[in-house]
Amino acid sequence: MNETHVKLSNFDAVVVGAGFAGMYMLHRLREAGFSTRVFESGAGVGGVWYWNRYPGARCDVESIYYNYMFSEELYKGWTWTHKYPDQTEILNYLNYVADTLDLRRDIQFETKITSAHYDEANKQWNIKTDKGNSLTAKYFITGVGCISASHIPKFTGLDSFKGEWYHTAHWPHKDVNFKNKKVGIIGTGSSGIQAIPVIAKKAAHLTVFQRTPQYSLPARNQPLDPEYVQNIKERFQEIRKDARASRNGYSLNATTLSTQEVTHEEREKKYEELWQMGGVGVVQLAFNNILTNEAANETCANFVKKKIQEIVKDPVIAEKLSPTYPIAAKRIVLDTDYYETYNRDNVTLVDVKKAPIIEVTPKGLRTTDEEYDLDILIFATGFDGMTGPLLRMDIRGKDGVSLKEKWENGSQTRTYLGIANAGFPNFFMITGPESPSVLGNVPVAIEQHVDWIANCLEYLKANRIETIEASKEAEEKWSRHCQEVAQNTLYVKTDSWYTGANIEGKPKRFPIYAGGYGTYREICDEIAIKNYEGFIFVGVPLEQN
Ligand code: NA7
Repeated sequence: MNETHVKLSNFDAVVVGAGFAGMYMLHRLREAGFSTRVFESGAGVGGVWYWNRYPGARCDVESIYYNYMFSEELYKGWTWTHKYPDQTEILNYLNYVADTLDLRRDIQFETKITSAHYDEANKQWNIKTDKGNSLTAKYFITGVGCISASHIPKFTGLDSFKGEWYHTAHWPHKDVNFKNKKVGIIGTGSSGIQAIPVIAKKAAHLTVFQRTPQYSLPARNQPLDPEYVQNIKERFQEIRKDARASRNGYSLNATTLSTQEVTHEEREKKYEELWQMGGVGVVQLAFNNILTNEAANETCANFVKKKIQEIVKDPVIAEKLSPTYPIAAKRIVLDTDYYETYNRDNVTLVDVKKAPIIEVTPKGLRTTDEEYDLDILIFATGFDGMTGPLLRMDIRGKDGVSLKEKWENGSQTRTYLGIANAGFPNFFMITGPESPSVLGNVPVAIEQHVDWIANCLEYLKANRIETIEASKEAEEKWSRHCQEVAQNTLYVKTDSWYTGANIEGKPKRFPIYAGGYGTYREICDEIAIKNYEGFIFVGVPLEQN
């Protein structure tokens, strides 16, 4: 054993991450009487909302749904100010939760878990941190998020750059001064699209390096009317019930109408109404076959492309901004004045699919066409999604086999329900790969996972079961089912971080359950009712009984 690793203690559970997932997991475990320690790399709670402080950072789910819903009191004790909450407000909310539940005393901040190895002889996890802590736990639980492992493409020359550079997901905890600066931003996903309009208003010049255009819908964000908020609070029980049963974790009325059942004019009218309303309605509320039928999808995509052409004055730029893949096959983006920003004189759009970036230079960025002078370079280049945050830790199960080896570096990612792994006893993932997680309102998915895991641990305790592990058969069946469900969607036909296509060398696979939150919840509940069907138990030895 490394001499510098000081033995800290033994816990019933060690949890990684103090975002939405880790915080609620800690609360549930404490309530159930399990000794628990949470490790968090940030200096405060919040997870992705602690780190993603870039200008314009905002949630794409309405604030009234983007909450914990396990406690009516907690829900009613917080009042959101805007329809779509910004990063500061969400971080304040999570600090309110940490205060109310007195969570911080069991969280060790500024500490990363580096390894977790299962010790078969002692049926425990041996865990190490980057701060030299060495500890053991019966249960190892990850709440590391699905899009938390940030990604910077391997451009040569970054070290030589004389200006400032930042990744949106590791934004400094101070204001970055854009005044009189030439700014470049690489990436037009959600982070880029939110940051671009804000930075354009402050910088001398903004150059946007776009590889793939995104479909973005107007958020039409606005302050919330206090009377409306009061009414929502009074309807808490109903809102929670609907959110939990829904496909995406919001309490929205899903339509049963398909695009084929209406005329072209009726379709356009519906899209227009929802466009004016703002939010994800155009793709999620108009018709029920946008994500499963290519012709239906095209009607929606064409509507949005027409809007881009109407908003952006220069037709050449409008064309460059118009996507060619199915709409919503990548997570849809909500914006405030994104397309309008390209009408500004101080904004340039560079197509780096046509003229790829070759290198970062001391003065800026060079594409195959030209060199761009920059004072500040921003990477809005996204994340190694789903598997990335887990594979950055050295997690090893039985026989010393690592998660990386088991998943063959992503080509064979397979789990049972996105919660458990064959070969990894007493290891639980909150919203792991092959859970529905990112295909909706993530806090609702997190809460369901945490409740399921906590209930499972209570069951194990009550029944004197020492270890639980997914069976290989159950895992293979679930994984196959995930792939089958995904084949009926357009997600698998488009390159995105969902499929891992954004990471050089990462095998392409869609490791997400696309059957909807409500259906997934029913499946998980059914498995629990059947005494955790698909799991293998090892009981407490007789001599300890
Ligand atoms: P995304 O959505 O993965 O966007 C990353 C962007 O960076 C995207 O436009 C990429 O283009 C671009 N990118 C990545 N690598 C390169 C290289 N090498 N050259 C040029 N451009 C590149 O990440 P976000 O942070 O915006 O959003 C992630 C999620 O957070 C989002 O879905 C919401 O759920 C919240 P590409 O499309 O790969 O061609």
